[in-house]
Amino acid sequence: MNSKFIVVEGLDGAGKTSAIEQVVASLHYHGINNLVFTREPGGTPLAEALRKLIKKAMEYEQITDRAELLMFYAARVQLVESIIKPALARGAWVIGDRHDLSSQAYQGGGRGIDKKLLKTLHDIVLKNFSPHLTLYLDLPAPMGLGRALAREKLDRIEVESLAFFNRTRARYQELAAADARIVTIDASRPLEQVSATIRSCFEQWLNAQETQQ
Ligand code: T5A
Repeated sequence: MNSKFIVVEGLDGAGKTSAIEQVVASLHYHGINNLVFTREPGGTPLAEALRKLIKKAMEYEQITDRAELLMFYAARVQLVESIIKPALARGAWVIGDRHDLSSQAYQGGGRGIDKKLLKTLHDIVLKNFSPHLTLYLDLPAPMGLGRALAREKLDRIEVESLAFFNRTRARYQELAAADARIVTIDASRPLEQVSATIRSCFEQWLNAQETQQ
């Protein structure tokens, strides 16, 4: 099977780490072992430096919404060009913890950045590059934030208002409903149930890919 770019998406604390474990288990089961893992923002020295800047509140300066958006895109294009595309070209499968859909949902929905600006930026920076499959873990914002809070100190984005995360979730849902390459998983259920659903959805998708080739 040709290499693919698989992305896991969702609000903070949605359970992406466990979802990625399920995806990896399925891939291994199908004999696909040449895997590259990415996270966004991050994954290259420049992108990891941007990640630190994005996540940490600055003492004397407020990061503007557009500056934040451009930092995400700078990190993304660096990762896509230097890690993701070369990996796919040499036959590796790439498993991404977040990708462009996060910007569409957080900066577009949460921050309210104009859809036209987001589309222009996307088209200029990424052109027609996109994941083959995105698993979107859907859950109510308070639930995700509760899980994130139980685990660690909240970062600059995680301390945003509930209204911000509700808008982000609504944009995720809107985009997922409009794109057949995004599969929505109900991530509000107990972990074992969520994991079993991810496993069966992903297996189904993998089998379909196998028969197509
Ligand atoms: N961002 C990112 C943007 O605004 N725009 C962008 O373009 C991009 C790329 C990234 C931040 O930047 C924002 C989004 C984020 O705010 P991050 O550290 O990568 O920062 O944050 P997250 O991606 O949210 O990482 P988290 O680790 O917080 O979320 P996960 O990976 O979804 O959560 P996970 O898997 O670690 O699970 C959290 C906890 O919940 C438990 C787990 O065991 C864990 O303890 N859990 C469950 N508990 C009960 N039931 C279930 N079903 C459970 N599933 C998981």
